[in-house]
Amino acid sequence: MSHTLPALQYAFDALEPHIDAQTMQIHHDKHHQAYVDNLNKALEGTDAADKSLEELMANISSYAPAVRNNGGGHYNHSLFWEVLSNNGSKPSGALAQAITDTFGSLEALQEKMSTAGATRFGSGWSWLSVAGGKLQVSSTANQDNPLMDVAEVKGTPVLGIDVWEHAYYLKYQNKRPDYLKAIWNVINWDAVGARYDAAVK
Ligand code: MN3
Repeated sequence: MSHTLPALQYAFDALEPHIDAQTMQIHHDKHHQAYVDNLNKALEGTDAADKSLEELMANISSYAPAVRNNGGGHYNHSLFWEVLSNNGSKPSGALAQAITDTFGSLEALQEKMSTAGATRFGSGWSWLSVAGGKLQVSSTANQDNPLMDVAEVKGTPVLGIDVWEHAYYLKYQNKRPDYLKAIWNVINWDAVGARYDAAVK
């Protein structure tokens, strides 16, 4: 089974002006494609070639660094495209209740995730994940994620924000906090809610 690049479910310019079309095109067609290609190359002819991404993540410490970096890259970006949208959605249902119960408000959660992303030195991700039925915020370096056995904070990711420079540099240059402010305009909360429901059931 070889891994494939998922098609973007919206146009490259759908997230304008918050995330520009050129960034989306390069990010999806070049960066994500490279993670997929390099993952397939790293797995070719090994007994991990038939494993799902989730299976790889759960035992990532037993694989080569190329599997960790590119498998993480493939998983993380597949999730990232899914939780972005211009549909103007807001948290609803069980997710909305859990956000209020855990963080006090949506604004408090956004602040916490933005801070986690802004203070991640170098490249990485800011995460909202579920563990033991509870929401939690964390960040990881490089292409690591909370599914990995090496993660400091483990859980099932429901929302991930890419804070690599390639995610924002064309429009925001060195101003990562501005990107982290703008991205809240284009979160697909319906998709995050569906991931939350699946993670807690
Ligand atoms: Mn990226």
